[in-house]
Amino acid sequence: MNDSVDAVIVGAGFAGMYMLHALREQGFTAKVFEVADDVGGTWYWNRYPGARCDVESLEYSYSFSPELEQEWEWTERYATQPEILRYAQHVADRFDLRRDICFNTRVKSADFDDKATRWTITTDDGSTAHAQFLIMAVGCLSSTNLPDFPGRDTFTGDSYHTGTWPHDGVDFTGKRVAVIGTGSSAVQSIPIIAKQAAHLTVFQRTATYAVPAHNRPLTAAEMAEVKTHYRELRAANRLTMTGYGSRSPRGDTNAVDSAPAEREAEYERRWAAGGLSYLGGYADLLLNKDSNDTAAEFIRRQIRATVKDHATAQLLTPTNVVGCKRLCVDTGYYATFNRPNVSLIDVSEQPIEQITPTGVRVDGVDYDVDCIVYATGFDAMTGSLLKINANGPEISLQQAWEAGPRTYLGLAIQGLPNMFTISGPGSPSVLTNMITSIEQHVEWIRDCVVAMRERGMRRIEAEEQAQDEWVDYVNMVANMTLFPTCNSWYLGANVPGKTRVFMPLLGFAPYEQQCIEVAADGYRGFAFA
Ligand code: NA7
Repeated sequence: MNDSVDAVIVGAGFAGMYMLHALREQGFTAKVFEVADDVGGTWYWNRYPGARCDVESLEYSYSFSPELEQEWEWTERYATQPEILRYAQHVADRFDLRRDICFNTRVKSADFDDKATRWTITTDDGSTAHAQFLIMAVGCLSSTNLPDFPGRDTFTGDSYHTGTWPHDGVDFTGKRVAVIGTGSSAVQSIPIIAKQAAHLTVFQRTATYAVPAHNRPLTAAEMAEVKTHYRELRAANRLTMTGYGSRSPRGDTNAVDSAPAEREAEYERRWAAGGLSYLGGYADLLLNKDSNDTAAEFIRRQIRATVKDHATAQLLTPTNVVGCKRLCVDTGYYATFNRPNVSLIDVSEQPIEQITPTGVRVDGVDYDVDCIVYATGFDAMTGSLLKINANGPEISLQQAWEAGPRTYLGLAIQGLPNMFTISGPGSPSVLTNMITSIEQHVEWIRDCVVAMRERGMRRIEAEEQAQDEWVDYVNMVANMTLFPTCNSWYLGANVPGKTRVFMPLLGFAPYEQQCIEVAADGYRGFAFA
């Protein structure tokens, strides 16, 4: 592979793969570096039992190629991790992507030479590559968060993190297992681990809201119907706030203004339909605490009706704002706690004291186990970016983000010229269908570099004022909502010491419009040379 290209792309998940394809189609040369030994990104690593996407498979897929869209057959309403990984591999084969991807290679640093207007990218084997553009496609949930519990490394059994699961799988049959955490990964894996394990002990810091997936096989008729109207579905999804779910449109009235019986019927209907659209019932559910309480209380009642032991039901019942932490989509999560081989330990007030050689200690009590599953999430959105030592002419990424991430449009950072971030902080990213957001960013970046080539421009950099205004705007939007009211990973609150900044921007459709306008206005807010 040539070590001097137009663009170096970091990461071969859905973002990196499409970026490579899109640049090639415009006649640019590009090279991708990827730590794993194959494509797939998040879906390469997250192989824990029950791992699935919580956006429906017919929507969580690329739209850029109608042929790909027509030929690929999803089997279930929500695709499993193995199926999504097979899809990523199919895309890599179909578009012959692998010849420009260096696998098993981690980018360590990148240095911008302002005179040459080129990045020098250094990898962990010491080799270098040179490129005009550096495109970060490192993923939002790819840097695992493994809490530094005292004694963690003294445990003599087997430990796993859901985000870096062994490729051969793990058989928990007959084992005593601890799961730490109750976010999406835990909610998906707990029902399956419970069926295998001799005993499962779940350590919960914050109770979780989960809505049923009602997963099922897709019928041929359903698939044919979507495939016949795929263009319309994709276009309609891009007009939503989340980039998916246009088939189950968001209500435009407020929950507080609806009669209780009407509200109840709406929640029942959405609960029966299953999935994340539960929170789309009313326009104000994430804006007004009173409204949110009505949706939260409906779920709390389902939990109390499902979980037989009163004390366990109490512990499993969340008290915070529903949707403030990402809503989970489950299959039998709460009912799993009715099993005689499952126990729930509250670590909200008495945190995990220590990991001992034989298990987990909380409040002086030892829970002896054979295996510990850390379902403790990720250093989201910034973790993987900050692991790369990226240096602009005067400032490094680490310095630029000392007080939390700052970007213009979630796409560029002042001080780091010719560098783009796909689904970076300050863009809708994790609050949306990630593939919709990825496609929108890839196409924007592609069009931008094509425009630069046409105009004979070699250097692009976000302007400080535009970036400051954008950061203020992202904060203002977040502060109009209930999102900042809980300790979510959207705020970086799950990682000790991380600066609290609400990182994603709410609202896909208005954001896409802003990006279009910036480009139409001659890339307003960017300086060119
Ligand atoms: P999440 O959603 O960040 O969940 C991590 C869980 O781990 C959550 O319940 C945390 O409790 C818990 N946690 C984290 N640190 C600790 C410590 N120190 N002690 C006890 N418990 C802890 O990660 P997931 O992998 O489940 O899901 C990530 C995203 O992937 C998800 O939102 C989907 O988009 C897909 P907390 O809530 O912080 O109190």
